[in-house]
Amino acid sequence: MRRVLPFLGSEFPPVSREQAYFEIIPAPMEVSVSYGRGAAGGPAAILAASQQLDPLEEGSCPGAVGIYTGMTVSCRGSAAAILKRIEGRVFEAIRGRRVPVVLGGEHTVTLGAIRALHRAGQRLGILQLDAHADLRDCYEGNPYSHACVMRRAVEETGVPLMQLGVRTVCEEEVAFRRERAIGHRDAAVLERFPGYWWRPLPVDFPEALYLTVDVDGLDPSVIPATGTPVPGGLRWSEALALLWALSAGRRVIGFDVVELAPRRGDRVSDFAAARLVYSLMRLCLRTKRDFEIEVRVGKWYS
Ligand SMILES: [Mn+2]
Repeated sequence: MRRVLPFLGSEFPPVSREQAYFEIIPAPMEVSVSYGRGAAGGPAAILAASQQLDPLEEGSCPGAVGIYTGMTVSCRGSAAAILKRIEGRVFEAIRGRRVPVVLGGEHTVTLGAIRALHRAGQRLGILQLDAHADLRDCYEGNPYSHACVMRRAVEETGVPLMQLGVRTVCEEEVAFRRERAIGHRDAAVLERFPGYWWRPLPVDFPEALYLTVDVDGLDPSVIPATGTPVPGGLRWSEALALLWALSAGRRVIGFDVVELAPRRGDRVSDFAAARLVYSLMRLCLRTKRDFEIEVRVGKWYS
C-alpha cells in the first residue's frame, strides 16, 4: 500500500478517517484487461486531476463534509486476493459510517464493494452505467474478467440491477438478463425515447443504491481514455441527469468510477473522471438526510 495525493487536497485541509463522510479507496486492479491497457493508472490520474477541481459543484460544496483518501489497495496477486482486500476496505468504510468511493482499475473491483455491502447486511440495488453489460459467465477463461463482473455480483448476492447506456451485448448476456429479470435502459432506447429516462425505478427496487460507473458508459468523446471505447454513449449532462432522476427519493450509499486508462497528454479524460467523482458526491449528499447503514459487526472478519 502506498500514499497517494488526497482527492481535492488542493482545496480542503486533510480530515481524519473518523471525521470524513466519504472514503476514497484507490484500487488500481488490472488483471483481465482484454483490449486497451492502462486501467491500473486510473486512480492516480483521477486523484491528480482532482487537484484542479473547484470546491463548488453546481452551487454546493460536497467536499465540506470531509473526504478522506485511503491508501492504495495492493493489487498484487490473484483476482481473488485483490477482491478480498477491496472487500475488506469497503467493509471498514461502511462500518465506520463513511460512504465508500472506489476508484478503479478494471471493473472487477465492483465485486469487492458489493460483497462488502452484502456482508454488512445492507439491502441494496445497483445502478450500472456502462457501454457493456458485463454479464458474461466467463471471458478469455477468466470468471473474474471485467466482462463478467455484474454477473458474478448478481449470482453471488442476488442484488437487483439496473443497467444504463449499454450498447453492446452478446446472446449469453441477453439470456441472463431475461433469466434474472435484470432491468436495462440501453443507449439505443434512450436515444430514441428520451422520455423513457425519466421513468422512475420499479417500486420494488431497493431504496439504498450503489452506483457503478464504467467511464465507457459515457460517449468516447467525453472520456476517450478507456480500454474498450464504444461509440453512441451518453453525453456528460445526460448521464448525470439520468443518475439524478433515477436516484430521486432514494439513498446512494456508495459508488465507484472505473476503467479510466489514462494516456499521456490527454487531460480531458482524467479531469472528466475526477469531476464525475465529485458530481456523484454531490448526488450522494442530496440524499444525506437519513444516511444510515446497518452493519452486522459480528460478521466482520480480519
Ligand atoms: Mn464495465
